[in-house]
Amino acid sequence: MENISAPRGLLDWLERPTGQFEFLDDRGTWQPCPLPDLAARTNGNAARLRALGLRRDDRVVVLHRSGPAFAVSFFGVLAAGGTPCPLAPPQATGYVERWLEGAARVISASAARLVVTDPELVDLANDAVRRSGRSATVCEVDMSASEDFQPQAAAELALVQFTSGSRATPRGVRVSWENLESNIEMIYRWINRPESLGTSWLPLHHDMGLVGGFLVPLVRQLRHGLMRPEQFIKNPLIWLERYGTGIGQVMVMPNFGYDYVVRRVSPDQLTGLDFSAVEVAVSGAERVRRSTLDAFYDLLGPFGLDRKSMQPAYGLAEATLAVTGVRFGEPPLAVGVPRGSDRQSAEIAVVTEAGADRWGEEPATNDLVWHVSCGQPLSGIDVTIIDDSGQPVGERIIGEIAVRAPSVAKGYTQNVSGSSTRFVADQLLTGDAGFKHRGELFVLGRIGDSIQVRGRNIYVEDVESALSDAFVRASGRIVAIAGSRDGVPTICLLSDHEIPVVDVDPIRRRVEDVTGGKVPVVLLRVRRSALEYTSSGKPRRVSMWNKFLAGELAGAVEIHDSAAS
Ligand code: 1ZZ
Repeated sequence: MENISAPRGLLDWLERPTGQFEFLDDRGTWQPCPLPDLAARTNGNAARLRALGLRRDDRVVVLHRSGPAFAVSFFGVLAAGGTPCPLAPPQATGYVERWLEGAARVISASAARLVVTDPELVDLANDAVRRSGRSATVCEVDMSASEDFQPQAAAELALVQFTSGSRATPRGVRVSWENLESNIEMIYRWINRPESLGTSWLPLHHDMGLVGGFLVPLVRQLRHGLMRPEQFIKNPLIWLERYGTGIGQVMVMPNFGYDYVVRRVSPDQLTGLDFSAVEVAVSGAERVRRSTLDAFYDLLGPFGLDRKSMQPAYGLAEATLAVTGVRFGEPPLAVGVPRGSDRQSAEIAVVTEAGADRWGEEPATNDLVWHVSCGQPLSGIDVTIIDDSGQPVGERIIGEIAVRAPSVAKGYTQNVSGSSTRFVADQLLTGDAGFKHRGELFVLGRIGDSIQVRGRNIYVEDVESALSDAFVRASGRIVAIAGSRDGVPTICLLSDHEIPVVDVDPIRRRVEDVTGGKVPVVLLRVRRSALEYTSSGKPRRVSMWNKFLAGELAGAVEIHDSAAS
């Protein structure tokens, strides 16, 4: 019998491929792809890459829409002795200029020798290479190649993971084989060694989609389906139906994905589906909101979803992927903290706490802020909360989240100045604020996106949480950004939809509840294109704040400015 706890090397599946992946094609049909077939094509492409001049340690930009070609190129590069650098494909026409700029930066920061891509992306890839000023060769993946190939001596790095954070410049995270293999193993154990992962629609160039939604199931040879983000956005029911028909034990997506399912799917569309096989629903990559977990459970609970399956998690590309997660089979803990008690360096008061299995109605009060736990460090990871001088602080004291782990990456590919995430000795200082309570981690947000008012940090995520249920239209968004305007800490809300005049005062009051009323609030109606997101869907707040200050936000119409009125 197979020893299920033995760690697997990244390339082992190529030698003994047994499982099956499925890919959703353009017509909406699931196409089975047995791993022996995927392995043969991967070997064929590895041989081709060597013939094209790939040498050990060369970096190769991997540019594909989700599908078997991504797997073939990613592992083809690894088997050929190179290091893959996944690059986000262009999303929609109209944003091609922006994509070309970003792609050129990635090609140059990765110092790539080759770019391997889909036939339909070759021209764009060539444009991006020209702009990068490098002499990288663009080549098409060959899905018919299937020669035998012996893996070559491995590159020093298993992956260069690009992450853009809230600023515009992408940073390449240097991920070693040990980093990747150890984090895959930790995640696999944390999700309790499922037989089948599920279906992922997450982008494959982002750490959560790449490691969680692709490498864990492939390296572990679990049955798994992949669909593209736009296919999920168009019809989230396709994703949901897989789980409802018993395929997959693990869901994984950010809070906004769970929100999206709740807004787009109605209970009558779920008739006949049964979600009792779902063991874990991971929520990570952004603030996990209690109201979202409740709404998701309200939708799927009557169809068999176990509330204990909701497992928030925290992580970042600089730590390969996962850092903490709520333990398997345990409900996440939510704590209610009085508004304004979250002062820097003072113990915050936890006035009420509840597990998801028994937390009941959210009290109708604006005096409490609810925080949902992101669980405990995965095995082998050490998480400390530190103060400004780098000293560890006690429970319930807010500070910066610091991580030590075999999965903490080897630094960035280029010198990055001003990054709020730093590698210092063997520690990763994440640039995220949080606190611990009962040994569990609560994540507040990026320190660099918050403002300080009278010794208190105000996190824009709190402002967004306070607004989104009541004032965001089904397809619209309100993004909160904050910073200093003329020396005064200010919050600016960017809305991509009409805000009726009657809503302006209630919105201002909600923000004042969060800030204590001491912070000027500006409300702007902007064009949707002015809302900037990273390719993994995170708001680029610093970049938008700089444009706000410079008066450069596209189509901005001022609705309200409490400093002016
Ligand atoms: P990235 C089987 N952030 O987002 C699948 N988590 O990386 C297992 N903020 O570098 C999957 N609350 O893009 C396990 N819970 O951004 C997945 O994002 C575990 O500001 C989650 O610094 C992995 C997320 C990976 C990711 C990192 C930044 C962080 C932080 C924010 C991540 C968060 C969260 C609030 C959370």
